[in-house]
Amino acid sequence: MSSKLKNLSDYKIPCIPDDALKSIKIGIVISEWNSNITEALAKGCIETLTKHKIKKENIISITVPGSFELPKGAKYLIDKNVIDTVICIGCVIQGETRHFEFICQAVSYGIMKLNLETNIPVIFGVLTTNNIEQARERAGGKYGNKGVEAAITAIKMASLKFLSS
Ligand code: DLZ
Repeated sequence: MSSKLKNLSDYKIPCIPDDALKSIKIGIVISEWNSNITEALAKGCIETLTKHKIKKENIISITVPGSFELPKGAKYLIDKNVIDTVICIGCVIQGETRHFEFICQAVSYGIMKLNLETNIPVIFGVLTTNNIEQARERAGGKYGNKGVEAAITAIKMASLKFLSS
């Protein structure tokens, strides 16, 4: 996660052959809620994937209404049996009611459950912020772009199968 202590530009890509990188298929599930933020995250994510040799035609994007629906969207892509990793992109912002805690808990639990119960890594690219300003700062603002970090995490997880033990 981006923060004052860790800059998103600090990352290393695993050393795997170009052919392997070019064969990786990545699904992206994007929440429509707070779409100005999630679109910026998705843009950073896709740009980072292609910058690191993931082919455009190997990236499948779908949208879901809100972050609560991200695990279901991820499962839908997993069940197609054509992708190596799924990235979930969302933005949950604290409001006056308790929706924030229920949605955050449901989406993080749902994503972890998919990670443990399927063979496909599912990446948590969800901002959970106190306000819109904190979200902007992490969607291409002063703390970088969480979508970039999600893309790098996806490449690392998808690359595991190519690394020799
Ligand atoms: C309902 C709701 C609210 C209040 N806030 C957010 C939010 O900040 N971020 C987000 O991604 N989704 C929000 N939602 C929508 C829920 O995720 C979900 O789509 C609806 O409850 C329908 O299941």
